[in-house]
Amino acid sequence: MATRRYFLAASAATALYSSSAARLLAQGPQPATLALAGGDGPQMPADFVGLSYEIQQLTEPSFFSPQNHGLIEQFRALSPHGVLRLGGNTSEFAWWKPTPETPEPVHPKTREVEGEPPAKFYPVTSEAVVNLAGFLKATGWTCLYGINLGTNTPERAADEAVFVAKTLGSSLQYFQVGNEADLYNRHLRDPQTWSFEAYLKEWLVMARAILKAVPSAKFGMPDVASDMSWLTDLGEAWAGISDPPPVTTLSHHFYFGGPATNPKVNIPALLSEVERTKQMAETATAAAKKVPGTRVRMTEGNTCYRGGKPGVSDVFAAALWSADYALTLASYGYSGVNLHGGTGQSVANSVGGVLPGDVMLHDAGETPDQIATHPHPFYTPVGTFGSIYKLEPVAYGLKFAGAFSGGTMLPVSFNAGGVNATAYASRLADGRISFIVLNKDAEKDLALVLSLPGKSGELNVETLMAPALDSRETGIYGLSRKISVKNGSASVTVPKASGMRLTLG
Ligand code: BDP
Repeated sequence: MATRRYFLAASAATALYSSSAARLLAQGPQPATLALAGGDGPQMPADFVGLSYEIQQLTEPSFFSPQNHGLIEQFRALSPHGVLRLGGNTSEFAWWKPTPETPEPVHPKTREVEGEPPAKFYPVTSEAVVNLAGFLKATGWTCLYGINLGTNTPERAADEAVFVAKTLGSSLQYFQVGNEADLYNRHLRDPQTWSFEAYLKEWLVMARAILKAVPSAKFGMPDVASDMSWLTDLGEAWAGISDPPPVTTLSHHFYFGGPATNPKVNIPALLSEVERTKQMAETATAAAKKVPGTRVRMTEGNTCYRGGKPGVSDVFAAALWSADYALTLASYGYSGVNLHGGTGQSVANSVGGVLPGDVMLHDAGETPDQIATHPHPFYTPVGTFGSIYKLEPVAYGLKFAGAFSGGTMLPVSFNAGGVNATAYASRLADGRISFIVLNKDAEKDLALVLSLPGKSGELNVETLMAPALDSRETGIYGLSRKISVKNGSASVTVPKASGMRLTLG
C-alpha cells in the first residue's frame, strides 16, 4: 500500500512537471547559476526540526501519550529526532498539580486584553507529564518544557521542575521559564515598571529555585515575542551576573504578520520576506556570542499570529516559506526552529478564545462543514481532524529543509537572475553534497546551471511541490529521474512555485 501510494505520488509529480514544462515553453525559463562559494558554514544539528505546542495541551493527558499512535507517526514522519517545545500564552495560566488532592493555589490578578488568554487557570498533572515522557520515547524527540513565570511562585516552579526532570530524564533538554515576557506589560505586569531588567531579576529568582532543586537543570531564554533588544540586553548583562544558571539557548519567536484580518498577510508578501528574518538572526546571533556556550533557537513561530490565516497559513505557500525560513536560520547557525501549532481549542484559548481566521471564513459565507475542512489552528504543522493527524503544507516545508539536519551548511554563490528564488547547500552527515533551491516565484521558472568543478556522476532529485501556491495539498517526491553532471556542470529547470533538492551521489 505504502509503495503504491508512493508510486502514485511520484507519477503525480511527473505529471506536474510536464504541465509546468508546457507553460515554461510559453514564458521561457530564466537563467540562473549556482555554485559552492567555498569554506564551511555552521553545523546544522540533527535535531534542528521542532514543533511548539501550548502547555495547555497537557490538560488532555491522552494527547501526548505513548498510546496516541497517529500523532507519534506524524512526529516521526516530520523528523526522527525533533524537539517538542511546550509553552505559549497558556503557560502563564498553568498551575502544578502533583496529586489529585493538591488544592488550587490563589492566583494573582491579571488583566483581560484582546489576543491574550483570560484569567482561566488550569492544572498540569503528574499523569500528563508521565504520558509526555512515554510520547517522547516513542517519537525519539526531546522536549523544551515551559514553566509559568507570569503567575507562579519559585516553590511551585521548583516542585514541577523536579517531577518533570525525573520523569522526562534524558528527553528533557531544558526549561523555559516564561513565554513572551516582553508582552507581560499587556496583561501580567505593571506597564510602568516592566522592563528587561525587571524580567531578568524575576527570571533569576525562578531559575535559581529550580536549580537548587534540580542541580542538572539547563535553561533557554528569553523567549521574547518580538522585542529582539531583550537578547542584546541579555548579552550585555550576562558577564555581570554572578554564578549565572546554565543557559544553553537564546530563544525568540517569529510570526510573519497577523492577525488573519490583516491584508498585509498574503502569499506574495510572505514569499518575499527576507530582511526582517535576517535582521533578527543577526541580532540574536550577536547576543549569543556574549553568553558563552549558547546557540540561538527560534522556539515558537509561524506565518500569522492568533492562529493563522486561511488561504495563507494552510496552503503550499507556507511550505515554501517554512523551508526558506528554516534554512536561512540554519545558515546563521541556529540550533533549530519550532513551528507553533496544536489543537484548535488550545490555540484559540491562547489568543483569547476565538481564532480570527474562523470569523473571517464565517463572514465570507463558509458553512461550518466547509470551515471544518481547514486545519485548526490554520497554521498548525500537524492538523488534528478528530483522531486523525496529518502533516500540513507548512510541515512539509520544514521537513524538506530538515533533510540537511546533521550536516554542515555550505555557503553558496547564487545568481537567481531576477527570479524570487533562494538556494542553500550542505555537506550531509554521510558526506554527500546536497543543494536545495526554492523557487518562490509565482511566474518564472528557473533554468539553473549548477557548477560542480571536478565532479561527475548523477544528481538525485527530490521536489517539494503542489498544484498551486494556494493549494492545500503538498508533497515531497523523490523522482526516479536523475540529472547527470558533465564536465563539472549540470543543468536543471526548477519550476516556479516549487522546491528542488539535488544530491550528488
Ligand atoms: C504567540 C503565543 C501563542 C499563540 C500565538 C498566536 O505565544 O500562545 O498561540 O502567539 O497568536 O504569541 O497564534
